[in-house]
Amino acid sequence: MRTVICERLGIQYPVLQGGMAWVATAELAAAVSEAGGLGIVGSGQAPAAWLEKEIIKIKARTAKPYGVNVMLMSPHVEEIINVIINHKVPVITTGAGNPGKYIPCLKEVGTRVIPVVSSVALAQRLEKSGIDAVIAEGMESGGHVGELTTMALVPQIVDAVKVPVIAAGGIADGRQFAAALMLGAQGVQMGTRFMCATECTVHPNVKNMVLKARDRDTVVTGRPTGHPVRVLKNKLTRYFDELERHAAPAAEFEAFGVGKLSLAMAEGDIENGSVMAGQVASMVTREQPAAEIILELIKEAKATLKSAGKFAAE
Ligand code: TUI
Repeated sequence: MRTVICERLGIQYPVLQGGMAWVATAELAAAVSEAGGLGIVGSGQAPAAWLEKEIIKIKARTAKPYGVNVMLMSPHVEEIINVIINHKVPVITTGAGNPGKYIPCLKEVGTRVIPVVSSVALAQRLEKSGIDAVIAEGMESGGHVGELTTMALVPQIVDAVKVPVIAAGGIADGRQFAAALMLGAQGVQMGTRFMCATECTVHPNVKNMVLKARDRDTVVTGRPTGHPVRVLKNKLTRYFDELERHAAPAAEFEAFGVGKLSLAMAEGDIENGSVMAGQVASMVTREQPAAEIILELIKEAKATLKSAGKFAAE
């Protein structure tokens, strides 16, 4: 199960944990890294001082490589990048924008840069800026989404760039991991599955909502704002549906969305908050330690790949 991603990042398994804002804290990230994957702290829109504390916590818990996700729409992005540089964070992933201008100073301290993209064009543009790998994220994922599915996006990005591709969106078990490898990916990133890791500090109401979710329980809201997000259906999404039906101006969506992610993830208000989760939420059926999730994933993927050999026999 070793791929070029393992070599490049110094990890045992090519499994990254999504850097989910308000969800992926040092506790979860350290557990994933200790288990041989790459744990990633989600900085979201948090101030730089918060991130610095998380980095100190993770360094105290594991000597293995870890990452930080930078949400490029954050008002604190410049200070966040400075903290990352000061602490020589081993790996960063980026989301919701183009990290191009930050790459040279990050490379100078040895930080590996792995942007999340949802289109071929951005992957190609970023390859020229010297990224180390790219995460191709399909619209099955939770949170901010693009337009293409993982099945359509991953092979197109694999064909378009030379850097290793990591697949994300719609991956929660070993069959999906194996499928991603068949599409040409060198690794996977999972968010929703790790939300229900024992070490994940998200509010228990959120874990329960994910554990109870059925196949059609997520919806994409906020399309009129230009920043669509996939979330679990609740009172908040019904209100957004209403706004959309009445063709409310984008500003009204923006205004109503403020603070809704922390309301759900930290305070546990799963009716009025934004419960970002992927389409695979229904496949997450129990809380488990991060190490168990990773080992189960690898075991299932190996079994899937082994049994697939029969289709290639004469
Ligand atoms: O970033 C994510 N997922 C996220 S970020 C987030 S927090 C948030 N808060 C308020 C509004 C929106 C989000 C919750 N979930 N995934 C990575 C990702 N990035 N998927 C797609 C993209 C992306 C989209 C457009 C990357 C670049 C881009 O365009 C960049 C450009 O300038 O061309």
